Amino acid sequence: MSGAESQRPPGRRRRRRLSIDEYVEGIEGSDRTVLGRAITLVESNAADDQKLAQELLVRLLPKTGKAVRVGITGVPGVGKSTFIEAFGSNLTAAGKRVAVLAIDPTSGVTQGSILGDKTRMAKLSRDERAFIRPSPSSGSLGGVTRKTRESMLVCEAAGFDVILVETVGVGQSETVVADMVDCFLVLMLPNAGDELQGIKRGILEIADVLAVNKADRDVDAARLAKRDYMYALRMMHGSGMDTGPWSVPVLMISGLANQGLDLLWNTVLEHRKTLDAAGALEKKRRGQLKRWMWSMVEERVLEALHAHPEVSKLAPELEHKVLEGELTPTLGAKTLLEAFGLGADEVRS
Ligand SMILES: Nc1nc2c(ncn2[C@@H]2O[C@H](COP(=O)(O)OP(=O)(O)OP(=O)(O)O)[C@@H](O)[C@H]2O)c(=O)[nH]1
Ligand SMILES: [Mg+2]
Repeated sequence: MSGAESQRPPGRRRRRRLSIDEYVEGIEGSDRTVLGRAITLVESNAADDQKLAQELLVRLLPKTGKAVRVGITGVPGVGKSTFIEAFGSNLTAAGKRVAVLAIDPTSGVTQGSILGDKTRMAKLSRDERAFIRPSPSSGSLGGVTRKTRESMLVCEAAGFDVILVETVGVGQSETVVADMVDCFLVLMLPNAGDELQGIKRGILEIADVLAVNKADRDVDAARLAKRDYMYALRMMHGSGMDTGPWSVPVLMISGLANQGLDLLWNTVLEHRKTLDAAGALEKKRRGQLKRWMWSMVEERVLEALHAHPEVSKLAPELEHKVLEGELTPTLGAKTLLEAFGLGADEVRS
């Protein structure tokens, strides 16, 4: 029994496994049921499912890469869900097909709250041209990331024109989302004074577009916030950071009142055009693929290190000795690495 099947509540009929050809055919024919099942397959942790999923992805790869990939982040309550509902509906009304994915490493605990609020996306979730998939419900950030990236590929093969990847920004999740999209959008609240201090350090560095949301409520506050963020960006760029051919704009929008969203979409396209003209889009995506591969290798190596029986046997005593000043950290590290099978030369100074 595969992991995907075993997660099904008892009493529900077990579905017949699809063959690779059936998956490919269904996805290329935009069959939503098959698309959903393909993503379930990609999300499964069972070894046989993963093997099948990788075979499927290899088949789909030539059909991927054509969508506009947009990441969206912002603090809880900034209006992400409301924004996606309006922004996504505008796009589908213009004939585009839109997939919404999410990364929420806490969703195992909170039951996928990030997209659990389908009521805020009532229109989009009933939209024929839209596909909304909540965050995978378990696993390390690395695991969740792989699942979302691979789901993105499946959606692209199914012909979606725009992929929106949402994250509330727990831990490293916004860095991870920024590194899987073409354009990273950060939603801000109008009360910038407090907000500038509350936002995570580094968020301005990974943003491609900033948008002050809820501008319908208080235009003056939004204008003030816009000015503050533009100033903060200028300071950052003035400090010599390499910003490439694109300079990050600050827009004022309202997801609720559907204001400024057309301009925002045009800005996303403009960003794309600017990167493309400089050859930077291709470079960005290639860099992402390379980092993605290595991050999986590194995560696995770290897991293996911590799971190594000899390492875990020695670790508590070595930690104790280091903490008590009986052993230097370097000698402790050397012993652990040797236990893991790495020779003494591997401890670099
Ligand atoms: N005035 C105004 N209110 C908004 C706007 N967008 C969202 N809201 C309100 O702000 C609240 C939070 O909106 P959500 O869309 O749920 O915010 P979120 O970022 O998805 O929140 P989390 O899912 O908790 O991270 C709701 O009460 C919305 O109605 C807006 O553009 N203007
Ligand atoms: Mg939300």
